[in-house]
Parts: sequence; structure tokens; C-alpha cells
Amino acid sequence: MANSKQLPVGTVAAEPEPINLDWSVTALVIIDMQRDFMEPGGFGETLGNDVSQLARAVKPIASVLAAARDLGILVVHTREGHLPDLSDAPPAKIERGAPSLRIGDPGPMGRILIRGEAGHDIIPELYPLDSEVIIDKPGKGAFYATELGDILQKYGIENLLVCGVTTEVCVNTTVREANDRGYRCVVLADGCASYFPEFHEMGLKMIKAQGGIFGWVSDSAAVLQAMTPETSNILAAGASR
Ligand code: TIU
Repeated sequence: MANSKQLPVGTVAAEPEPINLDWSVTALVIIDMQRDFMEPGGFGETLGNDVSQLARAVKPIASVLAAARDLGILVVHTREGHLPDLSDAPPAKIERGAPSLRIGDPGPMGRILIRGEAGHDIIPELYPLDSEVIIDKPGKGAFYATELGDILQKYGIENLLVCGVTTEVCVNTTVREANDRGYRCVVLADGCASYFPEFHEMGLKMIKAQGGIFGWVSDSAAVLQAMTPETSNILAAGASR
């Protein structure tokens, strides 16, 4: 089942080169914009991170999300987290490092990184609509132990616009998984963020290096322009696909 609406093709300015995206077979994938990563008292902070580093990604994502909703492209939100009995959390993940609170411990937003708790939920600014897909994932990649691959196949999706947090962890892992499965991934530089600015920069460089070894890197302004009906069906010379 492809997108029932016939949508235009847009040319997205990107590195290492522009890419033509048929919006009918493109999904917006928003990775782990959860309170547990974005707000004080959640999983990210228990690991010793400055969570304020991630706030910069919210507005760019919100603008692309609004445009994607207007255009009618498939929107997928992911959430990292575990079942309340921790049966899907490997001991190696729970025992890792010396966090102030471990996965499953009670914190100010409920149990850390547990499905159904306040901290596990997506931030209000980017809250999913009932019609949108939510993927709950136990790992860093959105394909591992989830139904994401089946859902994308059902909708006939070929291209992913990827954003969210953190650039070098869940975004990069998901892009690598998707690339091996044959998806063209376009990552929004200003729609991603890391607790470590240098990892953000390098995480994006790793994706677009070597002719786009894992995918393309663009930004919210370029994607918004390519989603606008007046400009979206201009196929730039030299754009791939
Ligand atoms: N710690 C860190 O940078 N990230 C994660 O643990 N998960 C995600 O990136 N979502």
C-alpha cells in the first residue's frame, strides 16, 4: 500500500549532492524526541549529560513536521524504552557505566526509560497525531526488534527524512540500519543534536562522506523549500534519482 495520495517530487539541496524525493514514497522519521533525553531528570541526564544541548533541534523538526503533515507524507515517531518488567532490556545495557539512576529506577518523570512513564513520552512540541506511526524500540536502531521495516514496506516507502536525537547514537544507528535495507536517508543537520557538539559534527560527516556512504545531509530550510508545491516539482540537473 503506497501513499494513497499522489504527491509531487521535490529536489532537496543536500550533501554530497542534491536528491530528488518522490514524497509519495518518502517518510519523515523523528527519532526519540522524548522527555527522557530532552529534559532534566531523565535518562540522558542520568548518564551525566547536559540535556540543554538538544533543545536546538526542536524548532527545525517542528517546522518540517508541520510541512510533512500539510503535504500528507507518512510520519513515524520512535521512542527508546523498555517494558516495565525489563524483559527486553539486556543486562549489559542496564549495568553499563555509573549513571545516577539506572534504567527502571524511579526518577522525577517516572521510571527511567520505561514505556508508559512520563519521561518516556514525546515532548509536547512534537507530539504525534493519532494517525501517525509510533515505533517503540528497545535499542538504539529503529529497525532492531521493531515492526518498522514491515510498516515502511506496507506503505511502499523508499526514502527516509531522518531527524531527532542523538546524532551519533540513535540517529546514526538507525540511518546505518536503513541504508543496509536499501532506503535513501536524508538527515536534517539542524533537526539533529547531540550532548557532544563535536560528535554531532562528525556524526553528520560520517553519513555524507565517501559519496554519501550512509546517505545525504540536508537541513530544514532545504527540505521545506522542496516540500513547497511551487518549487517541489523542479528537478534539478544533476540531482540523483
Ligand atoms: N546517550 C545517547 O546519546 N543517546 C541514547 O542513549 N539514545 C538515543 O540517542 N536516542
